[in-house]
Amino acid sequence: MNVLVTGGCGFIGSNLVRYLRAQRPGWKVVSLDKLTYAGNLENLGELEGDPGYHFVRGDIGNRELVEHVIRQHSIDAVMHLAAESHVDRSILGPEAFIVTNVLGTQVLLDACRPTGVKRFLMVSTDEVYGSLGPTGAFTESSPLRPSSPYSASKASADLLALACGHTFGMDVVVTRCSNNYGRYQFPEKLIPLMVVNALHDQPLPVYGDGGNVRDWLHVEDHCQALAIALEHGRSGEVYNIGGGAERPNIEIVKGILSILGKPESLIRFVKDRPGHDRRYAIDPSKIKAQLGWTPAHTFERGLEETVRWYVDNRPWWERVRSGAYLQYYETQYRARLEPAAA
Ligand code: NAD
Ligand code: TDX
Repeated sequence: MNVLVTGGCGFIGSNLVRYLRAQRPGWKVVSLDKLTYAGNLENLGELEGDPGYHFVRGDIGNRELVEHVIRQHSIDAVMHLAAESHVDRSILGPEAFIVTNVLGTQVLLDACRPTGVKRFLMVSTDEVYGSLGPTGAFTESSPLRPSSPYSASKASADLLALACGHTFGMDVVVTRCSNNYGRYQFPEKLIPLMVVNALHDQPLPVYGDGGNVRDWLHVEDHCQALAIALEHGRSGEVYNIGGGAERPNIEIVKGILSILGKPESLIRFVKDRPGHDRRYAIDPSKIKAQLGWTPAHTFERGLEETVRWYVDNRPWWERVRSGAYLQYYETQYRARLEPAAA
């Protein structure tokens, strides 16, 4: 099988490409990536020279290019991960999220039809469901109530993919996963940001009271679920993917400090993220029952391994934190680090 992975040089995409080459060695994998600030060729440096892996730099919104790549590599299936993925950035500037996540997804879907792509896997997110109260979990039939520009753009893309299934008979599968963690995550997201700040003895900015809950999924468990969903998922169906590891943010931040042997005095409670969803929790019983998927990683061990990876791979995050990212961090992000009580 020949698979096109969009966003293959980002966090989940690069872990997915590596996973597919190792676990599905008979598949040819092509990565289409624009290499925004979040995409990095280094993430897949170890695949250099691998005849089963090809990289194309380009935008999913470029219809001509996408059709060319699909035909050139006789693509059978698309795994669509390319996106603007950071909620905070979507609050500062939603436009890029609409261009890539909504329009880009539609262009990609349109390019799949005349080129004979057999299956389209849309990687969506649990954020499309909005926020939960203290109990319960999202099922695939929970209503979509996205609350940030990011999640609204992902909900649009998710629904556009499903609509292409209904209207044009495309073979579409949608997955909605919880928060991923693991190696190669860009250090603007909670876990790597906290690790990097702690290593610099800089304050760790915890939004609000730190009681917001996320349901953590090891990226390798996610990759396994995506491969299974592509192979065996039922056409037109949605699958929730979650690691069953609900944790309040403050617990994670304290856990990171403890692994690194750094003091809790580095924690700084700052002004809350506008519209901050309080709690996410995934009910993954459908993918477990229908497709036999089950996560292999436990959160505490996975977190410790991830933190150690960042400690051991300092040159990687020092490089990705330079340039455009640093500019964003210094101007937009730091400006919002006001105390929670302000
Ligand atoms: P990421 O930001 O690390 O990577 C995104 C990748 O997409 C980058 O390599 C970037 O260069 C590329 N890209 C961006 N715009 C593009 C465009 N117009 N054309 C081609 N490539 C483009 O994101 P991630 O965390 O790896 O997330 C991957 C996917 O998984 C996204 O669709 C995201 O919404 C979804 N998701 C992520 C999480 C998470 O916890 N990280 C959870 C749920 C869903
Ligand atoms: O500095 C911070 N301080 C803080 O308290 C940052 C960056 C985050 N947080 C909080 C906000 C969230 O409650 O930590 C939690 C996790 O935040 P992020 O890492 O920004 O992730 P989140 O907003 O939950 O979204 C992520 O999971 C769902 C991904 O970025 C999305 O792409 C995915 O769809």
